[in-house]
Amino acid sequence: MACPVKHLQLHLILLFALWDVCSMINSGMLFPRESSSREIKELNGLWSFRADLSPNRNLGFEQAWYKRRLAETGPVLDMPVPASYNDITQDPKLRDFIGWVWYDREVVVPSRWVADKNIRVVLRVGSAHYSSVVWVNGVKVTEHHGGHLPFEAEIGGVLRGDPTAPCRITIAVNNTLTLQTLPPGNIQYLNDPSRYPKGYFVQNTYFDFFNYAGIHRSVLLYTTPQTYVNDIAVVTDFADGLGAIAYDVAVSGSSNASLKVTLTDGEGRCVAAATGPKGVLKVVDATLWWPYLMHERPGFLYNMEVCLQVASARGEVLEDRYTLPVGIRTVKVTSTQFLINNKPFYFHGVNKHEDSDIRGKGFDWPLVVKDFNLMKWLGANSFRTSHYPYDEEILHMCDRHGIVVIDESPGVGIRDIRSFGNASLAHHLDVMGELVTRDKNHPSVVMWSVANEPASEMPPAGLYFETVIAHTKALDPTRPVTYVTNSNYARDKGAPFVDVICVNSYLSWYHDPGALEVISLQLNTQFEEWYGKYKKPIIQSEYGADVVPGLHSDPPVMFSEEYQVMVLRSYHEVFDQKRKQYVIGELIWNFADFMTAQGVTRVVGNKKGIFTRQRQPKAGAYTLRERYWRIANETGLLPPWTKYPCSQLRSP
Ligand code: GCB
Repeated sequence: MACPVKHLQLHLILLFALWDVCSMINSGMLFPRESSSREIKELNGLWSFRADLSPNRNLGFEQAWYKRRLAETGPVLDMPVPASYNDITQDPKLRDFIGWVWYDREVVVPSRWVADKNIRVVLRVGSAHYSSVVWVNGVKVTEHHGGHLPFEAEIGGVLRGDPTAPCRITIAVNNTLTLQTLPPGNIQYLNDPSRYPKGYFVQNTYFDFFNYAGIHRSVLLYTTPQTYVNDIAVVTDFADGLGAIAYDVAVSGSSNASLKVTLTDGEGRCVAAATGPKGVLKVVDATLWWPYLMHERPGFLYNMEVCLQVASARGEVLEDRYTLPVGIRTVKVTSTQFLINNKPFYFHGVNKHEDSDIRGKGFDWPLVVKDFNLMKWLGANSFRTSHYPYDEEILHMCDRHGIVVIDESPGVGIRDIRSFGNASLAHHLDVMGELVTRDKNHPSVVMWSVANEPASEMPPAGLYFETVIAHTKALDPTRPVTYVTNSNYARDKGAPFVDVICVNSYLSWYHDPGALEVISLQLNTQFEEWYGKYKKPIIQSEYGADVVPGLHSDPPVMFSEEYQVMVLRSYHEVFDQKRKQYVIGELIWNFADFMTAQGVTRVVGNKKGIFTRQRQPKAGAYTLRERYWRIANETGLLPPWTKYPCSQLRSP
């Protein structure tokens, strides 16, 4: 018999030889964490704010608003960070604003951070939608394009330039979308003077959520030493009770640093150690990371502490320490199954949005924790980050609670032929790079989704998605890659390149509205056609129906609570047959109602939530809850206290 240790090591070493992570990553995006060598200062709270309402939206740049306090260049509003600015005031012009908005605030930086030249001071913005330019004391420190991923700049040099000056941070954010941004959009000028005022324009988008804008996630200052751990990548495996964590650490600032890596378990006991920038930690009797409801102890994490030491010019030993939570688990896909730790995993979950009253897409801890409690109440074991990457804090919650994630890029609404050109492709590849760089170490993330409902039947879509998917696999050969399609199975150009077919359909809603009786036949056909052609496992990645909460009708009619329940039940009957074969998951559209642009099919937003926007259950939530717990009881290994007595569940 082959020795499991050698076998594992070989496997991981081969994988890492293929995947030289740190050479592919220019700059790491390690989540900021405090340690004995790193400090954090949060800059959330009230910032000064002004929208540039000038006709070309460029006055702020022409008048260099970044050179002085914003309040000195004109009137300002109080604006909370993080939050979308759109729903904060009573002004419809701000709700629907397109163009540059300006934020600024002054920060007291500990004098030690400025005086000690061994300290790097980094300014980090968790995300700002869409394009941002950042200045410190009037000096431009960075710019970034893309609304859902973090960006940062080292600002120690600027601060040391004038240590007596206060640290004024100015951030200009522009929510204008073009055919080359992700998501794409375009500005249309309406020039008929008999119908529109002079200079009138609208922004057309091809996605179904409100284009909320502003600084959506935390802004932080954090420190590291000048020689520091820039990035860490881990890949895990196990065999016969032995866990293995192959790691790769990228160091910046010196080529002479020494590294020690220590792995501790939940009780703080050291279970493995290694030295050097690359290596394999072997864990005897490893506790694996399991999804919620699949195991008695879901979401188990080890702590991997990287300790870097380097000698300074004066001979002192300088240190950097960073601790990464690590879950040991594997992910594999066969032609009919999705395997986590070699066991079949069935996605019974939801699609979400970052969306709530007043805050829009602004990060909000009470909302995040409430949503996790609701997902667990529902018996959901997974969600897709439709239709963009979510705050990394949410992924940490998923890691700890064992909620499985399909991590989606902001490639939503790629529907115009001009969005398949070289500039769009180059940007898409960059965004996948940023996404994988940020999220590669999360055990909860089991698959990348590169896009949602692109025009995948258009001729250029084949080469475009072949390139994006190949690039994503090169960045991370350990996870399957998909995109989410609603095109016809025979004309879909990207399906040959995905590992899992994710298909959206709204039977008896957008097609055959009101005709519940067609669902069973049409859904069967849908599955048989996709599987017949591609022989790949399938996730029903969206299905659902709008409900105006409190609207009742029997027999059911569209928009009533009863109709949503009937749509769900009709889909579920087919899922129950097909999940014995090749259907590996079902994700309801949507977890909660969410805001959209105004339009004749949207009554103050999309109402397909099984919860309202205020997170109260509709009848469909109970239907789903009964089902998800039943599936979990059939397939998982649950501790007795989680075995939900289905008889107690209320049915509508
Ligand atoms: C879809 C989209 C999603 C929409 C949903 C709907 O296919 O992926 O963004 O919100 O349909 O409700 O129309």
